[in-house]
Amino acid sequence: MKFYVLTIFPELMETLLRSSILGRAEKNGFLDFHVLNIRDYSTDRHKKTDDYPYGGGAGMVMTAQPVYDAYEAARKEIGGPVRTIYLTPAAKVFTQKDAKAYAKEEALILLCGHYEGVDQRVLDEIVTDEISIGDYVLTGGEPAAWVLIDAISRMVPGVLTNETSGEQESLEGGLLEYPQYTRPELWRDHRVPEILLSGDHAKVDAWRRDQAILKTKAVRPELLAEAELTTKERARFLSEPPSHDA
Ligand code: 6GU
Repeated sequence: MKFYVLTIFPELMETLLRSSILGRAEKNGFLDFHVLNIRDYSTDRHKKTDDYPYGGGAGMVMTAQPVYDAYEAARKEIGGPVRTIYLTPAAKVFTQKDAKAYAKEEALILLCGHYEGVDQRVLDEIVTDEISIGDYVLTGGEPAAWVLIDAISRMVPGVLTNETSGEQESLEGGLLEYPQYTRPELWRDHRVPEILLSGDHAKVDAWRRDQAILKTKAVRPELLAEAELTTKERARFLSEPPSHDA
């Protein structure tokens, strides 16, 4: 899968993308990163990429020209049609479902905004998807682009060495992950839950499933409405405690 990142901080993005699992996956041919420096495409004699907002107000706005020319360079390399994602806090929030869906694309273009925004006319021209990574504000789109690329990449076949670890994990089936333990069996008075040492795989699976549901109920109860629970599980974990009034 090919990622084209349009940014004014190319060195930062290169470093992030070429580290760790993503870097290995690119070396092994499963991913292909192209970082385009928006400044390189500016036709301004000072290579400017921003200007004052029409109508006044604080901050600067990224100009249309260098963004569009960087986009055109990426699009020409890709050849066919390509989804172009603009990272902005003013958008729908990215989820694991989105990560899986994007992982089926052959290529993606990601536009990292800066300053107070990007001239709306170039956004209208090139952007197919607008994505936020959560309800808080970042100084620029780069951290958000990295988050998206990381989450999407690990769903691309071949990127994770242990193929199953992309499926059996947090948020699969709409539940948070159960707790994990490793050696030693006893650490500072704390024992590993006995059931995990039993060798009874059915019991271990059932315990982990319960733990996942309890954890989700405790910290993200709103996820349970959408989670894949059996009728029995719904009765065990979701029934309201008996009411004392009425
Ligand atoms: Cl995608 N960009 C910025 N600048 N801030 C954000 C964001 C994106 N998602 C959440 N906050």
